[in-house]
Amino acid sequence: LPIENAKRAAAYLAVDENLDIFHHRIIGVGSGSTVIYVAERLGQYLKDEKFRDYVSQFICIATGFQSKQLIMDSGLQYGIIEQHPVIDIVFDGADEVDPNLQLIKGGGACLFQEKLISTSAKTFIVVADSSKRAPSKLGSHWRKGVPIEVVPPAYVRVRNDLLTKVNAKTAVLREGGKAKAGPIVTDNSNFIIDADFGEIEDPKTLYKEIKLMVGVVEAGIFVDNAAKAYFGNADGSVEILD
Ligand code: DER
Repeated sequence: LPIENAKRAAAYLAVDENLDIFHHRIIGVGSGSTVIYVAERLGQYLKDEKFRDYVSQFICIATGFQSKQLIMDSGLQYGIIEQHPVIDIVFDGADEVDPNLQLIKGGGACLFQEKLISTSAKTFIVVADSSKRAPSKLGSHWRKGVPIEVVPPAYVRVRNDLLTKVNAKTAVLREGGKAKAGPIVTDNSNFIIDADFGEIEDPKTLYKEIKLMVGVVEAGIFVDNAAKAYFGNADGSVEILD
């Protein structure tokens, strides 16, 4: 599939160009469909006798249940952030990347642990297909709103605050659809509200306002965090933003 080629191309190049096999040891692994190829690439290094002795020493930190499975399925060592509070490098996807490397994340409802890991890492590299690249402001491109993780009893209060205090156009509790009756429940046993703000003039300020709301665990706006983004195209070419 062309989109899979795009994701693979971005992920492989990002790992090849940024992973310092000889000096990195604590590796953060994100969530979603693009980061699958990051784990795949690490698995290939593990099988290569030139790198096996180093990569087999990696401790990989997950950003959720899916991420943990990726680590284990790739034969990599799994560790926990409680034991490795400083991470050397993390590779993760994104839902939208603006020209200033500001991100919307949370399409996969994993934004809390993703934020914990990405802000605990010395280097955070984004891997995505080129459809995630916003030509202008954050929110101009990704049309599914900003994912916000909330403690379940507070979801009505947070939804109202989003609509009344920070001018969200919509604020919708994310439902499980056919996968699960009722709201989706995150890896941290919380709910997700998707809030549409349209184009976001000042992501950092909006993020702070949302974070201060009672009941909000984390918001899927990542600013001053990503160091570089790799955007893959179906033909295998990759554009880099840094
Ligand atoms: O939830 C997230 O932020 C994930 O990183 C996810 O949204 C990335 O999307 P992908 O499946 O297109 O890589």
